[in-house]
Amino acid sequence: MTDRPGPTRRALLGAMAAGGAAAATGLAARAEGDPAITELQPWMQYNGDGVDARPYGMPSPFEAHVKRRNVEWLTADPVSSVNFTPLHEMEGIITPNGLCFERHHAGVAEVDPAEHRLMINGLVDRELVFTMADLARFPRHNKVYFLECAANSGMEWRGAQLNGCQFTHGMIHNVMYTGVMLRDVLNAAGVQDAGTWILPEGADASGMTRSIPMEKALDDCMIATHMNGERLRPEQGYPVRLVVPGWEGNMWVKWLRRIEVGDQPWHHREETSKYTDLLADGDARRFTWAMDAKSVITNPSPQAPITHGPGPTVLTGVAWSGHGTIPRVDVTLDGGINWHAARMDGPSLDKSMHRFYYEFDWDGSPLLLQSRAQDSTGYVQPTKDELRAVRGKNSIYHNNGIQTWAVDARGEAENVEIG
Ligand SMILES: Nc1nc2c(c(=O)[nH]1)N[C@H]1C(S)=C(S)[C@@H](COP(=O)(O)O)O[C@H]1N2
Ligand SMILES: [Mo]
Repeated sequence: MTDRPGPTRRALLGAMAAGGAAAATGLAARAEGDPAITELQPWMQYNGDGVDARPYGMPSPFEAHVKRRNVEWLTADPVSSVNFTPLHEMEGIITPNGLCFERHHAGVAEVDPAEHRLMINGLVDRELVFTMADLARFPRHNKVYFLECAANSGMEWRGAQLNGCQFTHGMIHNVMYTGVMLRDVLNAAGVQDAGTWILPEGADASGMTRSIPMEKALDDCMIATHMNGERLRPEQGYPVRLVVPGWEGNMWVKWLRRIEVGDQPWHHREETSKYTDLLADGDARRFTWAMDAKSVITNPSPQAPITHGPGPTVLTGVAWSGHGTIPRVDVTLDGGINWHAARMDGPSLDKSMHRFYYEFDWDGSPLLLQSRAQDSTGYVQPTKDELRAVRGKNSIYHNNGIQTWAVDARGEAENVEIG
């Protein structure tokens, strides 16, 4: 204890007295004699774990509430299901690997990389089979991208439903991928002139496949082996997944084992049935691959009420677009009567999540919070009613409408819809 650096008790008491000015602004309201200041806490009195006690570190046990959650009634079986990223517990723009939402059609494939191959076949000059070590001999690239399931916010099409941004908007994650460019791998195989589509296939029991146009494949798609500096997690497709920047998550095939080159789209289960947007007139809206600009206020929100009462309050949230960056987010506290430009903070990267803040002095009266993102193409996030006017109420996919939280005088927040 004696060699422990830190402020003396006298200095702390002095700092508390100086805190009187801050208390007047509502920023600090601790009474004198707070035992957290005046008493020795247990952890100050003995040595902690040595360096090797935690060879792969985990968050503090006090953060146990920060976790992926599912909605049990949503799907019949956890093997073909989804859970949600706890957006209200996060800061910055990067999703920690252990918190990335999961969407599996046949559970998590536990792939042994030594027994895993990536094959390129179809309309190519040379059919190729790569080991994981072979893949690492292509030039590697690092890019931060969001992945959003097309069904994110799908439960909200007909009206406010789930009480928390984790559930309304948590089918998204944003990580830095390391991998090789898909075009480098395709060029090694030699795509024939007739090769205008690719069909990536996963090694999980669902054998997931999706058709992707060659133009996108040769543009910015990656074959990723790492996320946030470590190998992909099994849940995210270890040892290799396809990265399809800005496009719906379903195309980002995990546990990637084969890419077939063809001259037309394959019409598979997912894309002809589930991953099509039904329009009001019953027509289907197909080939809607890019995710349009969207945002959500993560704090305050139903799972993250205001607990400090009136006074200085920090509102924050995230925004993203599959068409570029987010130069601007506006927020309203009164359901759209007055809009204020939020403060963008942190890296602004193409097809990546952006962080925004709005600091305000809450007077303790009820609030109607909304955020509205504008992307680098000038596109502005629509209201849910504007979306419904175009697409009707039968859609599930691609709901990028403006979210509203009603905050009451106690600071509790609820998912609502207004006009
Ligand atoms: N092989 C395979 N790839 C897959 C899936 C799958 O079930 N199997 N699910 C897809 C869907 S619908 C989505 S939204 C994303 C989810 O990626 P995540 O689990 O990393 O969040 O993976 C896609 N890739
Ligand atoms: Mo998805």
